[in-house]
Amino acid sequence: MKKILFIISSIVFASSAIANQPKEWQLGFQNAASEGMRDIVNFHNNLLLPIIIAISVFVLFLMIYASVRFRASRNPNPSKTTHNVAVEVLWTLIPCLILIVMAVPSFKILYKQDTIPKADLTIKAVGYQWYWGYEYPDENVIFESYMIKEEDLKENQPRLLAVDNEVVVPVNKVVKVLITANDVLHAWALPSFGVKRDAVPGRINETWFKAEKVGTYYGQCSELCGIQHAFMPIAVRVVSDEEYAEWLSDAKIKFAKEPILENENKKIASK
Ligand SMILES: [Cu+2]
Repeated sequence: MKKILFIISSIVFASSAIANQPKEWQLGFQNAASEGMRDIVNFHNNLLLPIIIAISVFVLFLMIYASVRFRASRNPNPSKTTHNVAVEVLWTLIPCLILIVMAVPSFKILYKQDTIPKADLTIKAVGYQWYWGYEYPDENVIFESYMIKEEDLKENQPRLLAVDNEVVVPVNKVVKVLITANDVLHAWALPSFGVKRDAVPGRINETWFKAEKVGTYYGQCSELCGIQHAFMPIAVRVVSDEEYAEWLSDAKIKFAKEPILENENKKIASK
């Protein structure tokens, strides 16, 4: 009973709860922290869900009506009708119209996700078996991000989601994410930002987000990639501009990579 009450209350109060990571007994999406995710949530809650509910209720009504009205005792001599042009046209046209009604706003959202505005900052996420590597190509910062094991978790660090090195980005800035992989398929996904892209070896996918709220956001590898697929979480910490500048200057020391000289580049290219 408690669980049912909890589920009902989480549906009713879903939008008021603050969540940037999965919650126990959660229904629905994590709270949106970017315009892209708000679009997705609105599309789902205001268009898809009403259509799905209406169709389910209608089909349920038809089934109950047919079972009661045409049961053997009430309807001993069933109709032998096999074709009805009007009904056949309707049950083809109406689903088509419903699909079109859903497709138009859905394409709009997809197009918006696909058009990357001028980026303030670019990061590159590389999937490895089984952790993520990150690069800030313009800043010469490169580091790896591993999940923290359960026994090493500190207070407030969520199990299976906390990582040793979080991606840090400034708030209200367009972040372009280049996504690739080094071994097998992975996928970089962050529900609160409405971002999910496959990480494909030998290919760079790109996406973007603009985080609107300061906080730490969690996602997970979303392409089955091997035995430790569940243990390569994604953590993005959104901070103010000043904090970002501070983090960046520290990161440049902590994660400094040797710059590749031009002739070394040529050497690598000629291999
Ligand atoms: Cu993976």
